[in-house]
Amino acid sequence: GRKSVKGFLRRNLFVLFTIAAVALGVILGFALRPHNLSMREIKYFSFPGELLMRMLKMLVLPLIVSSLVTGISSLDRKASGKMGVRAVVYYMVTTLIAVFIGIVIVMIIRPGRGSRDSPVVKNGNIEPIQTTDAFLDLIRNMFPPNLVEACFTQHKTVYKKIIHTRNVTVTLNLTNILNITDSHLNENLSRVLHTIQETVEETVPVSGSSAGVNALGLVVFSICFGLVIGNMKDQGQALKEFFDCLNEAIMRLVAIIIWYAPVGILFLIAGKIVEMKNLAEVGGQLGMYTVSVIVGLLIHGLFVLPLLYFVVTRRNPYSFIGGLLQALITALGTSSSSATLPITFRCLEENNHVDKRVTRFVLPVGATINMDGTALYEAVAAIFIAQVNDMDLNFGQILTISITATAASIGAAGIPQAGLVTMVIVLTSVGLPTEDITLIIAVDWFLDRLRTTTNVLGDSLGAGIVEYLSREELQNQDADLHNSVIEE
Ligand code: DAS
Repeated sequence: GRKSVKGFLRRNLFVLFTIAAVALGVILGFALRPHNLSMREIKYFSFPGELLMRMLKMLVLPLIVSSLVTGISSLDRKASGKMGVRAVVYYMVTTLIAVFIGIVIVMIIRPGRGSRDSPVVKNGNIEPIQTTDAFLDLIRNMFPPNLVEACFTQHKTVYKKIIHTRNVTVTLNLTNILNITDSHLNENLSRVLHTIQETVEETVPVSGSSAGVNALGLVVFSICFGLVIGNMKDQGQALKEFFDCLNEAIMRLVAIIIWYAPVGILFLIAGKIVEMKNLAEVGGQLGMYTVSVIVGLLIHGLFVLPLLYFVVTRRNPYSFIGGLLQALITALGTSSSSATLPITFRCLEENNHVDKRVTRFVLPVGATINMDGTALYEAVAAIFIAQVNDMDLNFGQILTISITATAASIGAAGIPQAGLVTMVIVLTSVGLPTEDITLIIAVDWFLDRLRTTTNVLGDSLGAGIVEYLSREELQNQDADLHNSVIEE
């Protein structure tokens, strides 16, 4: 009756706000498109969205450290060991299932078949691809700016940027990406370089795919630190309380930011829609590729993961997912699972009542290494590029793609378009031309949002599954705690 409706509304007020914000963002975006705003105007317009990203990003690093140190040090060695194994097994199993789904889908739909009538090459010469921010992300995620400038060698007709990073040599044939024609050669190039310099300066200190390494390093450090403090018994008590308090303080900040999230998401979505290339240019192949990724993500996110959750916990997965909507929509808006992490914590602890000792342990690790959406996407994109190059992949190469797509998803950081960057590893592993990344850049800003949402969904259901499998340890620990209090 009325009471339950009121209860539902109160509980889901944020979600309703945020869904309204997404809808409004889409409408606003399409309403503004005919005005052809300049890059600068778009930057100003989407500032409120950028503000949300920066607020969330500021919280991510202290949140990862404080939640891991608190989570690990509050678990006894046995419990944390078992919980860790369960989490890693879940991550590996779900990521490999995601890759398998991606490969099956892209082999069935075969989006890359037929002649190379992709939007990049039409009637012999190269059509202009506006240097979208995806390209700048690709560069800023990959290389320090001075290396980029050093490597830009300006030839009359062809730009080649030979850059060595992470032992992978990337040869980007920039005519495909920048398509700088002689007339406005310098103006374009200097603009691109200037923008790269600008964007790199403003990104978070741990920017780019190197963030994968940094974030992973931070997680490993925090786990070790938590284990050590956990073993220090009374000596470590003060530190334990410090990190516990720090974690609590950060979650209080999240509670404030969450009110602003719908506004930020509105402008993030609107800004992206204003700036995207007109969809008409997205050729048949690219359209079918986009459909392949979306179908794969939906199968994995809406069926496979919920089914796995149900099989293990015997609980209704969709009511669990209902409690996550705020986090899933934030992932859709920010296309960054790390930035969404504070809200993922809040949804799991407040709405789904998952034990904090579990969320603090599995969420930071999951957000960094468990990216089912990204793994699926890397496999689909690599095989799509093989199809576009009329290259038949043998079983060994498909296996290689499965392994490198999984590794690439582990290495990718939880920041926008990290998956596009680590794609280089997958393509190089089977000898595919890395410059063909340009074929999929045009739709990457959209697919990034969907795969990030799948990543967050996988992490969250994982927390629910690990909590269920660890319920004995958690109850024993509560009992011990209870008894020790009585003894005192
Ligand atoms: N955007 C990344 C994330 O935050 C995923 C990706 O780029 O593939 O999870």
